[in-house]
Amino acid sequence: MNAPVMQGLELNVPDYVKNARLIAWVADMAALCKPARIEWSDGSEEEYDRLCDLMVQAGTLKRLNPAKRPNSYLAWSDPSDVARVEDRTFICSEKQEDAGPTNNWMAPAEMRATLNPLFDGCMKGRTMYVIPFSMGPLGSHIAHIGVELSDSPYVVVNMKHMTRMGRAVYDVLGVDGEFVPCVHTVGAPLAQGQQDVAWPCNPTTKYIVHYPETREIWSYGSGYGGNALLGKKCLALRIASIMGRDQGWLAEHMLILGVTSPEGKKYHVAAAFPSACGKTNFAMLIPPTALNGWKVTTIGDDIAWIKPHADGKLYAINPEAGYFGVAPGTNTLTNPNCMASLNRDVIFTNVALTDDGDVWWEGMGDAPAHAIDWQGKDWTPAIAKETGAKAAHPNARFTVSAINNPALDTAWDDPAGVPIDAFIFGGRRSNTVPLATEARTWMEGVYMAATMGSETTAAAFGAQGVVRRDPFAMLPFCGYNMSDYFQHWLDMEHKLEESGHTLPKIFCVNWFRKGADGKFVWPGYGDNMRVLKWMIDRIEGKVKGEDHAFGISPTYEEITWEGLDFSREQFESVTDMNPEHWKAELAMHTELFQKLAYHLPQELIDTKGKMEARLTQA
Ligand code: TSX
Ligand code: MN
Repeated sequence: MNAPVMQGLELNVPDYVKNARLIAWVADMAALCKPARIEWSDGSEEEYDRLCDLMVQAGTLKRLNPAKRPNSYLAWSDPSDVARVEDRTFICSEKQEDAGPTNNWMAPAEMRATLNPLFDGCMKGRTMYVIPFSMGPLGSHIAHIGVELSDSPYVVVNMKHMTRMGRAVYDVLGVDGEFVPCVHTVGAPLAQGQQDVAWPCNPTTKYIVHYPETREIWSYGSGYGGNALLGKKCLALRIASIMGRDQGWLAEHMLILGVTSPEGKKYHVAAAFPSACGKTNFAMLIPPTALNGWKVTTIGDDIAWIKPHADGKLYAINPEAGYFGVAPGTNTLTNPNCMASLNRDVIFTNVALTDDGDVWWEGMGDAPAHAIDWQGKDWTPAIAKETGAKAAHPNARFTVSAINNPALDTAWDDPAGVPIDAFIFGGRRSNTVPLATEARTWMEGVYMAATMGSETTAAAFGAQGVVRRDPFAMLPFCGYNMSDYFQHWLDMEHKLEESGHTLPKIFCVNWFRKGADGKFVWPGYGDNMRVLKWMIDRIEGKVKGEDHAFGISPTYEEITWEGLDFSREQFESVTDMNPEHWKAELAMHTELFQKLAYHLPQELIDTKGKMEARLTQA
């Protein structure tokens, strides 16, 4: 410890913190960041309430009407700090090849030289919170511990919902346990006597930095979501994907759900979708009443850590303990379980405040006659019509604990995890990709996932309807070279087979095919249960499906249609394989493979060749 710099700053290590490496690291970081004080977060209710009160005083949070939304708060961020900053996100591996063509890279020494002056004194006038958290059930052999140092109380209270956070983590950590060090600052030091703002952040400088070799995370300048809650995308995906590569497991951008049949047989599915495909909706799906007795339960809505087990199966845990979901578009029709989850104990960010002290967002239901929008301005339906002003930011969020979810799976917190029976990969495609396709082999499944694409929806992404490739929905989240990641998935097959494991089936879905009228043909939402049921029928060997160039898709007869009016022609229009579309599709796969040429597994190129051959035969 650098004694002169530490002068006047008490480390205040609680007696229950016994990890020498942790204490030394906190001392080092305090010496660098120079906070006014240090607080070791214990994750208690008292602490949560105290920090929320503090933020209400500071104007960071507004307490919502307790009669409408008990124990809930609303935060409005700085308008410049509303989303993850992918162009400011770096993988700083020793070799650039190890970051790959899909990640921003800087040499670690160069990045450290850049960050060091930025972090020097970055917490002046602020409190440095020490936030211990477990990604995954406490003590699970699949779980990992992180400790985030942050000068944002908003981060502390969000981490309480999103992770297993607080005192119990220190017991798991013990005297010499391992943790991933995560340093976060809003990058807005306060000079003596300087008045703080409601949402401090750095308007010009942001860095989200990962060091793969030393497994460190450094985040500068943003207070928002994935930029600041470092357990989620930074640790549970980017750093964990590297750990998984090195240790033989998988860290995936997947929801995990349980499906129970009317006979009481239970299956577990892990599914990857790019953004704007309704991942949280799928994780909380309510089957149609006509599919009597089928039940879907949530284990996780965003991330899965998956490890092979001695019994020959892959077991998955949800490393998170809460949902940080997109609010706009969520309503009692699209996701009743989610709406019920939001009744109390929620932190909302960048939604609108209604005159009765509640929240509103576009797509929630009837608009209020008047509200204050996420930028603090008056909002009325008339203003919206005239100016296009949104009451809520399109990336507005809710933060809520998983325990609020009425459809929460009983095994969601089981340290052993749940055995995975199937993987699903999906994208938003108005044509080309059928409603459901089973991969005939693991290889074909990896191909489907690697070439996955989704059509852009938000104006923020430029032109609408352009297909963006998002392999495994991991494009912004893979902490190493994407082609090496494909190889890791391919290697899993042989490693698992050699050790007598049974591999889950892999499926590809597309809920978003459009008809000639430009309208969605498949009803989606709860009716996706019909597709899930077909997948389980395939696992049980009850149905055969129909073979085509891309894989095996259901026949009309194999889907249960009770309670849904869906014609053979409609079914044809969401499942047909158009040879012209597929020719163009495979040409796009070629483009992707050219971009990922370094270390791209030859088997993927061979698989494409086989598909091309089958298409020209047909
Ligand atoms: O989440 C969605 N899912 C998965 C649900 C389990 N969405 C919303 C995506 C944006 C986040 C969907 N949108 C789904 C879907 O399956 N399908 C669609 C397209 C669609 C939209 C509207 C209707 C039907 C399909 N129907 C009416 O508007 C009446
Ligand atoms: Mn996600």
